[in-house]
Amino acid sequence: MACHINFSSSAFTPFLFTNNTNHHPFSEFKFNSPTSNTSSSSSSLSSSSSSSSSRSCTRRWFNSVRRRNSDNSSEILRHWIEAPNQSHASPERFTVASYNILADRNAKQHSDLYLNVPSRYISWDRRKTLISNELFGWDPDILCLQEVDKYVELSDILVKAGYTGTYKRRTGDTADGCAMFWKADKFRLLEEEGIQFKDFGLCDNVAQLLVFEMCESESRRVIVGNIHVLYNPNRGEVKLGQIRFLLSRAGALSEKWGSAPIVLAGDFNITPQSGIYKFLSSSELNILLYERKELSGQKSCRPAQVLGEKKETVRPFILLDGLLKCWTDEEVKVATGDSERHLAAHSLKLNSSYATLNGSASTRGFSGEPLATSYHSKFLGTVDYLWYSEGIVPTRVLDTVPIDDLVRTGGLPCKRVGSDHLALVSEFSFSVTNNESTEMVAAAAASPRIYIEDWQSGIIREENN
Ligand code: KL2
Repeated sequence: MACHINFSSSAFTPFLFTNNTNHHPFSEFKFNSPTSNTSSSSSSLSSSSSSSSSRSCTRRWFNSVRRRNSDNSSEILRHWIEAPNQSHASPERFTVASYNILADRNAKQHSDLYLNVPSRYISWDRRKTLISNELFGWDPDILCLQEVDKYVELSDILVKAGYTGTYKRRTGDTADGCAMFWKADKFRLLEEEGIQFKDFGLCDNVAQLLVFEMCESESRRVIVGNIHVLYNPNRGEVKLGQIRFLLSRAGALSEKWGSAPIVLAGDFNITPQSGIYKFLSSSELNILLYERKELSGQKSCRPAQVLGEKKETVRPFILLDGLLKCWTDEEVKVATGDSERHLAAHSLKLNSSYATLNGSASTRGFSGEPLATSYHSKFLGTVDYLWYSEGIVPTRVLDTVPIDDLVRTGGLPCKRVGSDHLALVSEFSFSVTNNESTEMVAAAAASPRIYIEDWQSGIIREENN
């Protein structure tokens, strides 16, 4: 499955981050105090033009045993990318962030994923401060967090900053869960639904669905979902079952609240090349065209494989008959909802914010999605998304980090990023109908009110148009 990153392609022309004027027309968010020798490092990367020398550079940067220079990750720049045409966007806007913050317990339990990360970057106290500061810098109105195992500590920080929050812990022998926070002066909570997939035979994962109304305009409602899908790459049927269930509950809430638009944020544990991504974006999927264990695309994203250090293993051609045998009736039922039906379908029209708004060639893959939203010693790729339904449009997104800058860190968390994922942030506005659009144009045309002061009498009058 194509998750392969070719360093000789133009998509990976490295940026030199010493001169910010390179980055027009993007507005940008810049982390503090870049002090590194990045310009010389970048030069050595950019000087490699043939694929073989690119590969040797890649090897130099991705080496799990090499100790990193602590300044390697100083230059982590993120740019806001604006939608080019905003004529169908209402003035009411809101921002949503999705961030898998790496649970403290998971960081300790899966230490093999962070062997080349200095222990100070793994410390929860340090990561907590970094994560909070990252979030405050982007100032999202709604936060959708995954892998939260210190909810009270985060809540203490975020409530002081004006947010209200709610938490849904995973079931089973796990300590983390999903948390959502929203600005209390911007949104009123109308309804909340916590989903524990265990109740439906779909493992110990959880999701949240919240219905909001904007304080400034009560007619503007939005349903926001937050999910952390099962990690296990072999259980494609459970992943699809969880996502199908979330979509159907979100659709039901939307109907209940006057066809309110939907945002679905989270760590979906699927890649943009996967069958399940196709299910989300095209609303249906014939599961028999995929092997159950390949439905998420995760297995093609080991860093050495993605960076071209190892040849991809060529799988033998499997006849459809062979594929059919991969799915038991029970697995088909979990995946599609009916053991007799091989077509999984949903009724929402979903698009992904990042795929909608073109990013820089250094951050995006063929699908338009980020090249990577997560990086550690066993994974380099994209699993986090911000999906939206009809009724809203993304007006800007916070682009992810150029892939060679990310690779240069050697793995996350790093000096500037508090988790092994990057946060995704998108601003949305409500789509305006043609009627509303005409009214907005008319209002704008009528709006210039000109006042003239009589210099002799001092009387101010409004000039008639
Ligand atoms: O991929 V994740 O990381 O969304 O960032 O979600 C899970 C994985 C998270 C919660 O279960 O823990 C990580 N190998 C690598 N990562 C794992 C494994 C594993 N065997 N098990 C859990 N996680």
